[in-house]
Amino acid sequence: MAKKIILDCDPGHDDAIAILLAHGNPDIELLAVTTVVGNQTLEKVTRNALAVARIANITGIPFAAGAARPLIRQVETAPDIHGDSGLDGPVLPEPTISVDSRHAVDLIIETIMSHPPKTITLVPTAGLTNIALAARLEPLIVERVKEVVLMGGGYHVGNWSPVAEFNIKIDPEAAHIVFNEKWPITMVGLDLTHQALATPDVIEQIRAVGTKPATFVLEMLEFFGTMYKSAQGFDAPPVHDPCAVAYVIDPAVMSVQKVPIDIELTGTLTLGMTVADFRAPPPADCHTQVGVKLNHQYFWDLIVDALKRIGEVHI
Ligand SMILES: [Ca+2]
Repeated sequence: MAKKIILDCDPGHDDAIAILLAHGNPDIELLAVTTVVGNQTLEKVTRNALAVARIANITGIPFAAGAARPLIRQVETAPDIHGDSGLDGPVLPEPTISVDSRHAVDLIIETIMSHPPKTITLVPTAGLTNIALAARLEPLIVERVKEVVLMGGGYHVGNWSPVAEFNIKIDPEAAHIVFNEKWPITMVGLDLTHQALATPDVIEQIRAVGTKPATFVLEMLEFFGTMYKSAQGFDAPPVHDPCAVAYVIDPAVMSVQKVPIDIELTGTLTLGMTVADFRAPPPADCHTQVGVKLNHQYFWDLIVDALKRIGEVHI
């Protein structure tokens, strides 16, 4: 049976690829796409999500907009990585579907509560504002979801500070709420996603697909690669967000390790750090684990396969 997911995102180049992977993989049933401020403003990332829907011909599922700012902090976006639009590089088509009238948080709650227990996986690939609000507004979702598989954090490295990753750093209070609820969490953090590099051989495999959605991915990766080279010195860009979707498709795509994690809220140098305690074997009630080692070839095979299954789309 296909695994049901809600993708909560801020497209975002790697978010866009996560949407395509979720849509194109037969083992995933994408129930909804929700957006949250992050890589760019809520308005921009929501428009980008709708444009991606058109590029991949995704219809029949709701796209809903959520929080326009973090719980406490001021809005902080990432134009140095994602450009002014949040999805610079390719020319984006005008969306043909409209945003759902519901708030993303309401949609997340309604979707989880209307499905049988333990059947829906939440896949946040952005700041955790929507997920934290959903957990506070309807605490029953914490018991009801199957698990949370999120892209964010890191146990050794950061990218928005020496020790904090962007998705956690922009709304650390939301992350604190999410990590302290007792749902099973898989943290697909930078230690894992920095292995998901779009290397030249990967680019050639995507080019060989030869469709418009594949060309869209190439144009995104070209821009993303240039920005990652200038901003952080990467020769090939790390494509973070689809790693979380890939783990839901098949956990064999990466090795994981159980470890307690909490979020630093008061550190003057370490705000938003995902503090993982590796000092001892994890306690029996440990509900968090981290992605450790990615099977690079398998990961990119999943993405290329999804693009092949999406096939040609006439825009
Ligand atoms: Ca993202």
